Amino acid sequence: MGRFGKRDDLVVHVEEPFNAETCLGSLTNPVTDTDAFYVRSHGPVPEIDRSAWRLRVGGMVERELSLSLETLREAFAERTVTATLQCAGNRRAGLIAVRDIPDEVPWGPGATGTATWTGVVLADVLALAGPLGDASDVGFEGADVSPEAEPVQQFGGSIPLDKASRPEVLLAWAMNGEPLPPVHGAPLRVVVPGYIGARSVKWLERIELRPRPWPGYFQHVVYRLLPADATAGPGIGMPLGLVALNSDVLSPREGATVTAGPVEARGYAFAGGDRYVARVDVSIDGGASWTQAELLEDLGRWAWRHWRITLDLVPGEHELRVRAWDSSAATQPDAEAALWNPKGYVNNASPRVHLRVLPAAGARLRAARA
Ligand SMILES: Nc1nc2c(c(=O)[nH]1)N[C@H]1C(S)=C(S)[C@@H](COP(=O)(O)O)O[C@H]1N2
Ligand SMILES: [Mo]
Repeated sequence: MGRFGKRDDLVVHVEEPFNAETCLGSLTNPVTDTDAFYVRSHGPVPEIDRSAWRLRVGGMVERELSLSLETLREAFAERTVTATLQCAGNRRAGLIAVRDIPDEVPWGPGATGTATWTGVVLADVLALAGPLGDASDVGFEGADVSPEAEPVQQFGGSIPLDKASRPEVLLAWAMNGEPLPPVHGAPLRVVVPGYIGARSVKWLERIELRPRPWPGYFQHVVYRLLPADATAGPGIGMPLGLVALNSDVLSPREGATVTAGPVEARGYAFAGGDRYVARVDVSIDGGASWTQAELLEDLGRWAWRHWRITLDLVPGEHELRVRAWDSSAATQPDAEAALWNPKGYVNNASPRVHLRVLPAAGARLRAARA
């Protein structure tokens, strides 16, 4: 067992604050085990006294609220949603391969995962507070202080009030049926399905109804898509919100050697926003022809979709290419080079895996005898 109750097979990128991604083997489960779920934190896990803790709701509201955990549980209906979280930096390693991105975590495909989240519907809490007419955004502030931020500040972010009014957005105290672990935001975190992980604020302390998006560092300066030649600064680049369609191959692994004949490939695809994965195609001839993969268990609108396909491979060197399609008929861009950006976000290039296919044993034997 590693730190924070995590398994030893997580890929730890930073020890302090703890940042670690799920290994390929654990990503193949439809719902990610809590002890294998990735962790993305911008500061140390804060110490929170549960009995003194209150959720404060304020800003542009008719009634300010201060709610204990007990009150939240008693006053509002409980709801569970299965949702995928995905960091905007997921698959950044593919962009770093194009051109280095210093001082950013080199995430592989595992800065994402799916869990069942249980708590109350944010909209129910907002309804009690009564948003005023001019409120357009809902801000969230965590208890953790990030030394990375300029100036040093608590982690925070906001989503549009429209999204915050939807039933899938939760204030969650449980993950996969167990109490939310400290490293994932206990006692309470926001879960915003379809949005970048950064909006699912952990260690939630304060909700603020606002006339504009969150002005803090983690929304106004970082988690923004910059033009390739820009440097990060307040309000530079476009704020990231809705997750873009993405997918990756989980097996076979990059550089694997396999035997000729039927080879099973598996992976995930996540549509983001409120879109769903409509199709996943696989090519083994450089994109000249594509075959549809089978979509596996449907966990609902807010979760990724795993896929599998059996390919008939002949001996030689092969490149397996994958492209997902979503319900808006969008597909993934072809190459990482065209997506490179200074902070290394939104790498949703069509994934590729290179394979060495050896002749089957029988064929090798026949060749040896000939
Ligand atoms: N308070 C707080 N909330 C946070 C963060 C953080 O550093 N502090 N990181 C965010 C980011 S960038 C991501 S991707 C998700 C990761 O959630 P997890 O660590 O539970 O997997 O939490 C988000 N919520
Ligand atoms: Mo993130």
